[in-house]
Amino acid sequence: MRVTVLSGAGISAESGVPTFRDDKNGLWARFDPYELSSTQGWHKNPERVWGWYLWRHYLVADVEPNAGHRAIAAWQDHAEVTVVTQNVDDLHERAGSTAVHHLHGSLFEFRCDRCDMDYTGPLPRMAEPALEVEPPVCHCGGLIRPDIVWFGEALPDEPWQRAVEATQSADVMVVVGTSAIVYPAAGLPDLALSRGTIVVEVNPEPTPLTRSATISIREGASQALPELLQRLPALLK
Ligand code: BJW
Ligand code: ZN
Repeated sequence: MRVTVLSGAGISAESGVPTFRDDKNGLWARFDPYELSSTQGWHKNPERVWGWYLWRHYLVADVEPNAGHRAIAAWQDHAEVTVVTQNVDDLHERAGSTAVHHLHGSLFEFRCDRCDMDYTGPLPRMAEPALEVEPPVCHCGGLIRPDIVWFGEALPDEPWQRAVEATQSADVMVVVGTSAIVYPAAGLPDLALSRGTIVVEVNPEPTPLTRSATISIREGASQALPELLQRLPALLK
């Protein structure tokens, strides 16, 4: 059986990573995440955007995959599993998933916003979260930015192609922890459904996908995923 997983921020919530739209308590709660994740926001205040991403970089490095990530990795013993993730953390890989495609980049990769060169130099330390941090400067004079896909930017070609292939070849698509509103990723479940593929949504809250999904399981990832593969035949009856 070929299982393609499309994951979003909700799968990492139980590891202690705030979701993209639900971080009401953090230092950045009063800022608009759409602004912090846009090229306009970066040009307007690179220090604030850098501070936000650096804080998330260190936060993610400090947390562990949860039972949801581990369940998906364990499915590899029973199925051909491809993970397509919108997340910029590395928790799927750390849980043991081997085929992971990141559609929106990574908190652990950086590049120059002028010459595009990868940056592997030192990062500012962050003992305490700081609202604004000076980004490193490239030898060309450009600012170093996180290698993240912001609104209005194109998704990287290769992961996107792999995501489309994995969607087209799936027997089952499991969509977990995403609000299913950010395109083009949100179009993948529709592509699967249009091919007659079973789409299982796992999310404690309804989303725009809920009505069209084959099954919608209104539970958190760490509760639903460990049993999901065994439950599938019964759920699909
Ligand atoms: C749990 C849980 C638990 C809680 N268990 N679940 C109008 C129509 C269509 C498209 C557009 C439009 N206007 C603009 C666009 C395009 C735009 C877009 O889609 N905008 C929408 C907002 C409308 N898309 C883009 O701009 C993309 N690029 C593009 O289209 O390029 C075109 C182009 C082509 C050629 C050349 C140039 C351009 C790029 C999108 C990039 C998204 N980037 C971000 C930020 C970077 C990463 C980061 O900093 O984290 O990616 S935005 C943000 O949203 C982030 C996420 O990956 C992404 C998705 O969010 P996600 O993962 O769904 O998280 P949340 O917080 O929204 O939801 C969490 C869910 O978990 C909730 O449902 C909870 O209920 C649930 N949950 N606990 C399971 N325990
Ligand atoms: Zn440069």
